[in-house]
Amino acid sequence: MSRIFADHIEKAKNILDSNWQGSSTKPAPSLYPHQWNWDSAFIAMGRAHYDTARAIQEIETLFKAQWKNGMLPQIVFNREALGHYFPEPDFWQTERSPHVPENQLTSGITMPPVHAITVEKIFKSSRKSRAVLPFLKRIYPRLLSLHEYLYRERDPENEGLVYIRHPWESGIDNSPTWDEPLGRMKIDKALLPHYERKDLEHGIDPKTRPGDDEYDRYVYLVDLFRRNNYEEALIMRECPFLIQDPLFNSVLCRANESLARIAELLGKDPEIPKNWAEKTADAISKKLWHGEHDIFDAYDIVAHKTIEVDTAAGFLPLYAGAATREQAQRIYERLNSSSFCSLHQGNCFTIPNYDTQKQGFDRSNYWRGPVWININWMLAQGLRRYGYTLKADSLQKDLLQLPIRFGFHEYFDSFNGTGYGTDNFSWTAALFIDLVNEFYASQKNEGVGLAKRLRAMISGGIVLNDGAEMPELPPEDLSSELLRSIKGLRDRFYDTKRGRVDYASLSKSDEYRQYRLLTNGLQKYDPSQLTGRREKIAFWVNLYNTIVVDGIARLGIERSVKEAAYFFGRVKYNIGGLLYSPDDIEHGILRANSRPWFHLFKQFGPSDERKKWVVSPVEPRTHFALVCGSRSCAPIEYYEPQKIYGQLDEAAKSFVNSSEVVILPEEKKLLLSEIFHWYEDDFGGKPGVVDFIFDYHVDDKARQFLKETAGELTFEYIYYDWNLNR
Ligand code: 9WN
Repeated sequence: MSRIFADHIEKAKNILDSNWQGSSTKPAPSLYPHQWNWDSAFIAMGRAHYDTARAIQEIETLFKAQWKNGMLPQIVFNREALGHYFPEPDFWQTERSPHVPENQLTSGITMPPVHAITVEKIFKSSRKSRAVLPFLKRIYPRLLSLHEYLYRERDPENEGLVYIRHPWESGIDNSPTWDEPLGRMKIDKALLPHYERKDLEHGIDPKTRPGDDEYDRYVYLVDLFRRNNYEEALIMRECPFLIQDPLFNSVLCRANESLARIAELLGKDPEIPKNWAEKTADAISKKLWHGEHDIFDAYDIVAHKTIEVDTAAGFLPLYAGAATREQAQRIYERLNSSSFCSLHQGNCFTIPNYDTQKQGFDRSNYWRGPVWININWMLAQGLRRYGYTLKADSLQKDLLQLPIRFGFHEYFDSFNGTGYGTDNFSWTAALFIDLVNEFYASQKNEGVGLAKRLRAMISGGIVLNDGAEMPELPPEDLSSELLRSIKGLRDRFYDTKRGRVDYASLSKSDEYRQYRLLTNGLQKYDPSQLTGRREKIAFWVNLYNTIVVDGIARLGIERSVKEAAYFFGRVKYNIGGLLYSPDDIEHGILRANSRPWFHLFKQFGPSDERKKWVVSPVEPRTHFALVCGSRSCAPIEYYEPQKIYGQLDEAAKSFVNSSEVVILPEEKKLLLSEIFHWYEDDFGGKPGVVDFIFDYHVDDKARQFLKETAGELTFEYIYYDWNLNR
């Protein structure tokens, strides 16, 4: 594991330890001194990776305070810490309800039910999962009763969509979505119970917190609940704020999937949670979809209308698998645009909570614009679920760099990353631990042993174009036909948006058969026909990219090119009687016969005939054009000889402005893709790397920083993701 990640995991664990209160973790040192509902679920996701016992304790402590009707309260108060938060038990007066649990102090509302997802994670992450089964047995009925409560009490029309009745229940308290319903509430200050906010006593800039008008309304609603003794039927009749929220319902839907799997693990019937999941997914997709905005919006039950305010909550049906393919594609276009933050935009971090181009967008105010780690953590999984791998990877890398660069804050500026709200925020720490662990776990077990690799190295490899059937065309037309065919494959089977190749359909297609026939023609091809530097670069880059795809398809590689021993040296094309592997093309030809990373010798020996085709001087931009079948490498493009310099510029610019290049000004450090490590010499050493990044960076501030500190910078390298771009 990279040192910077290991160090920050230690920091994150220390934060969780210092926020530990004996049987649960508070969200932050002073601002939130009690146990919070969904915070604990996220906190336990992180702890699940290294301390199963505490992860379990966190969840069990919370569920001890579950109400008798199944409701899981938003806050479980810590008696020792009373007096520093508002509202506390004296204000909630939940003892008016017959449903409150004995010996527990809680609030009278709930929050998004993430917990079944956490419980499943605790089980899966534990090294001794059998030992977790008794916990699963104890917690399953409680999870079930929480979901039952939601469907029974909060879904009066039996639609599969549950309502929230307080902005705090949404977890995204002052989201612009609530402005309209809250704005309708006319508050008579004289009738409002007296209260004092405590949240502004912690040295946090009030501009980054909800306003007093919002607090008045929060208080009005609490007063309404307690007047009605927390009886749902009565509250429902009177409450001006009843909303079907896409975030809450997506979390519930996704949690039902986990609950069904937990049932199966315990040998119980998963039917009930499965049906809930289906019903809710269907209702989200039909009722909450806003076809003109390409996003899901909340529905206001009181006003009988959709609230046409588009926040990141509207993307979360991806997390639940509730969006149709078409809806997902439209959502993707929306979130991957400058409205939120597009790939390679360079001046933004992941997905802010609100559309940056809307009038009320506020980059530093709580849920009205900043980036929140938990929302993006769910979103990254949602994007991955629908195959938007590149975007999901970029979100994950941004999520990792925000705490490293700006601290473990509560929320972050969506443009410059500044941390806002409280520091040492527990879920930021916990989800950081989860992200790093999940990343490294996805990399495990892919490599093959050394012996197998050595055998593969001396075995001579697999020639992919050794067929006897030759294409019927004059030899001088072969390279252009081949390029045309490569372009055809790219247009049909490479999904550049998702950064994926549809290997299964490609292998069976006529286009691929035709391409393979053309590659047979390469046996008689004479590369001296390639004239001019552009033509040569385009030919070899395109050929490299297709031999990789061809090799993956032919060897039936499932997950990572690392499954096949010595893949880049083993698959080969016969070109004019000589054999060329991707390594030969890359290190021998395009890198002007250089030494590959970790090898002792140059790619071609002194008398190797293939040296004739070397492209010199090295064009470093080709590193961003060579596709290696992995998620960390270049998106597949087709390079045209006439346009290749412009295309290489684009490729370099995309890469330099993506999360493969992270500038840490505070530490005078560059966190870079391994590409800049392995091929440092091609860029002219470390100073050349800095110059290169300077040339292609779109952010003036970053350029200025690079200019001023070039000589003092240190380098560290981010992991390289070898998973297939499938
Ligand atoms: C009210 C604890 C909680 C989070 C919420 C976040 C904030 C509370 C507050 O802090 O809300 O529940 O006092 O502002 O909005 O998501 O669970 O971290």
